Amino acid sequence: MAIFDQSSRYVNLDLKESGLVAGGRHVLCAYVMKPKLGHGPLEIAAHFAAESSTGTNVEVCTTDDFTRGVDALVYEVIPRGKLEALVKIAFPLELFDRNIIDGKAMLASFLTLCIGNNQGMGDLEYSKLHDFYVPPAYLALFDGPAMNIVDFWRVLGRPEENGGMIVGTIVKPKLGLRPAPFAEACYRFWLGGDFVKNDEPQGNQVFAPLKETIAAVAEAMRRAQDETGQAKLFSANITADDPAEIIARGEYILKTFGENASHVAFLVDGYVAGPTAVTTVRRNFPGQFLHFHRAGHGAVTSPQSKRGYTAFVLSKMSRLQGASGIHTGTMGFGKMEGAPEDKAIAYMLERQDAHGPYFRQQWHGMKATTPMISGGMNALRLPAFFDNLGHSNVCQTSGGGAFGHLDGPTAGALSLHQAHDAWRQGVDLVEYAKGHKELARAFESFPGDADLYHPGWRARLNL
Ligand code: CAP
Ligand code: MG
Repeated sequence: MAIFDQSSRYVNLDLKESGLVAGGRHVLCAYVMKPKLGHGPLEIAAHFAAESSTGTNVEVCTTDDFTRGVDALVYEVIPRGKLEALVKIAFPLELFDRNIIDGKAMLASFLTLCIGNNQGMGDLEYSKLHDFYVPPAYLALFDGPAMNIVDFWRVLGRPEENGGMIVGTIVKPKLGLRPAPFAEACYRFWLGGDFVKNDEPQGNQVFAPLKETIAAVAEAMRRAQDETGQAKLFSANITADDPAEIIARGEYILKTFGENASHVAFLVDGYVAGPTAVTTVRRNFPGQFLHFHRAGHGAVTSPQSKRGYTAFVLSKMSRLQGASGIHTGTMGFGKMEGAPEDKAIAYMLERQDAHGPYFRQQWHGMKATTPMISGGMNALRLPAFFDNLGHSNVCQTSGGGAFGHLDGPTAGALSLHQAHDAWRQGVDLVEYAKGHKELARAFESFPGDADLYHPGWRARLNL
């Protein structure tokens, strides 16, 4: 079907990005798109901008001059190969919905406009959002994080700057533990480590009712703290469809942890439950670390997926929403899809001034979101991971890497601490393992990884 060419209204290639940034009145979005056969990139980009802002597929008689003043405008179209184009669009701030309760911005509106109906257009093969820029006036309308890794360091009694890796785990098996064995698994890890999190589907299953499980975990934390003399952290999954359920879970958990309430983070499955769930947690529990788990995100963020948005975009959005920490993947050093270049995701979360693939973003004092590093990690993979990232100020969770250690989760946790210490001291991991038995046993526990990352380890450890 021939489409109505709207390029005279929705395209202005004379607009300069530097001018749009300096003006501060537009959100800028960079998409990679492929028109269907028979359609040109400019015509499609114009239709895309129209459908994402003030237009539709035909001219409507109700449009007036004000309307035309808030059109989204295509300002760059750069061919990528024969079939794709990089398209940059400027969205006037006026387009974005604001709360009636406090005038603040909502991420749902950003998503609805910038990655909404435009995902289903019939004249497009696909389009994917790769980066976006938020001007200061719009940035200031987002909640941003209330807490982050600094609050964990404070609870743990570490320096509040460069306090290093939080040694964490995910209770495994993913499902199927009853309350007592679940709490026991937490306790055993805490004897060596800092942080335990619910796996993302764990909640209020009939075989492990939340109230009973949480009471047992709170008790396990007290015991572990008494025995080690160290503070411990727990990230409790309070994801639910209904905000009232999220709040009920959160309140019950804080009450049950009592004097240790400040040692509790709240985990929310922020991709599947969406911005409403994230904001419910951010606004109702500003005194807790908000742990954004992203299960399901691969459906749209995977490089295999030509639609949706990238993991970089997901992460950047999470900082706006106020995630204290979000999973950033393991950057090619764990089991999930990822690459060393994904460290740019971590930098966008942590820094005040960072470069994305297409835009430079300044955060104007908004707190950092902490990278949560997870997925197939263990002590042996940490040094290469930190070398690539350039620092170790992350919250790291090893599920299999702790519960799969031959000597159990306490030894697994200690091996993770030791690997971190070795890296910080600049000591080769095999060398460090000679004086640290839990680390040495990690080599025997994960021999495939040992061969891959530390060839020659057997001979050097006399095994
Ligand atoms: C890891 C994990 C995490 C993934 C999520 C899992 O377990 O608990 O949910 O890391 O991926 O269920 O697979 P293991 P990402 O430590 O046993 O691998 O962090 O990339 O969002
Ligand atoms: Mg998990």
